[in-house]
Amino acid sequence: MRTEAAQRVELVFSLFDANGNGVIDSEDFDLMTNRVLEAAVASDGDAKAAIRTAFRRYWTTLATELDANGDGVISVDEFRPFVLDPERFGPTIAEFADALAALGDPDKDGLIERPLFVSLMTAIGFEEPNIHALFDAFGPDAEDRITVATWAAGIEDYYAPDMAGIPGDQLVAARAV
Ligand SMILES: [Ca+2]
Ligand SMILES: [Ca+2]
Repeated sequence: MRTEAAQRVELVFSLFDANGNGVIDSEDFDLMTNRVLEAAVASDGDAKAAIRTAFRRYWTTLATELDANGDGVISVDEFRPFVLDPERFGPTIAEFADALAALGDPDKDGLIERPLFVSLMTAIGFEEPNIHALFDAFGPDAEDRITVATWAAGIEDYYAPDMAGIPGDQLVAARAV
């Protein structure tokens, strides 16, 4: 496992702990889902249902595979190796990546404009300078758009245990503000 990969998923863990109790639990996913849906105002019902399903699967996969003692919470030490295991978590993150990227494209032209990207990623809790750096790293076109496929692939890469120097590392980088 690369250090960069561990840092990426530790950041996700801290953001997904939406109720701030230091562990990931079912309530966190309810809070996170609602925050993202509030940012996805222009998306249709199918796209909203898809992200609800994807967040729910993300949680149920963690709970089913990791919560052996049944206390309903996941620690960062449980979370880190599991979500960085493509065999065990890859299908779940692929569905999540597709559903989240689709929210960035409510008009379904395959392209995502920067303002909506920033809104969705801010809803998850990433820092705005880092979000802009990520969007820039994805190589936006002359009209400042990236493709849905680029973002979906970027989300999957974010969870790749052996990848470093990828656009997703921009989310972890410390920046002066
Ligand atoms: Ca929590
Ligand atoms: Ca679009």
